[in-house]
Amino acid sequence: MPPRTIAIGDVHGCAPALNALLDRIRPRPDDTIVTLGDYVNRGPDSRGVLDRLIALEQECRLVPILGNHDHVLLAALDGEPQAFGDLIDMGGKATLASYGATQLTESDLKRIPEAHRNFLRRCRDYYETPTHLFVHAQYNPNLPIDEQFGDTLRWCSLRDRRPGPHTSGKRAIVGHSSQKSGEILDLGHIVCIDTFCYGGGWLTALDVNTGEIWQVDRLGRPRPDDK
Ligand SMILES: [Mn+2]
Repeated sequence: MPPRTIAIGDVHGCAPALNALLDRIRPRPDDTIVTLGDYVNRGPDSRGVLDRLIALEQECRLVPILGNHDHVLLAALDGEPQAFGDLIDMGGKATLASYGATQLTESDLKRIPEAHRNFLRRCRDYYETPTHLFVHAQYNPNLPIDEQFGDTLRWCSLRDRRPGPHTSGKRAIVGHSSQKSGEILDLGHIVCIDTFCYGGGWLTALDVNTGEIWQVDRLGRPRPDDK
């Protein structure tokens, strides 16, 4: 079977969903899996999500992209001013609790192991193939992908701005702008697969070459009409 390129949307601490989705995808060593970021916050088990992603690196070619939530966690770990407050505002209490924290203070960041910090530091700003771009949030259509601003790549919502086709002509696969309907947003030149898993939608995986889709809910149950 030819190697696959599969994108996975925003996990947000939903470890049972990620585990179940990967069980169904059954990654092969020559597959490339691009996780689109926002591994942590909001859902209950960010620690379990990072553990599973680190294990996944041994099962296939994993290309993890850094989401804005992951970026803020890294900033807090690096002691940047206000980052801890931002983290808490973004659902970071659930992240700290997954590491056993009960007081939920800044010193609880020490509970996060080096292996998890290093994983977050390995995450990329973007990934590209001859046909596709992969970013967490979106892009400036007129700038080459390696000249994009971090704020655009990680923060800019499709609710505020929908960019035209990228100058490269490649189709963009993105997360970040949660689709509360649970349905993939397909604009042709840009496809958003953040289908709101933590909030009651689905965790979505998309084979970008064949169009095959896998979806599970936050507890890992497959979508009923999903084969
Ligand atoms: Mn995001």
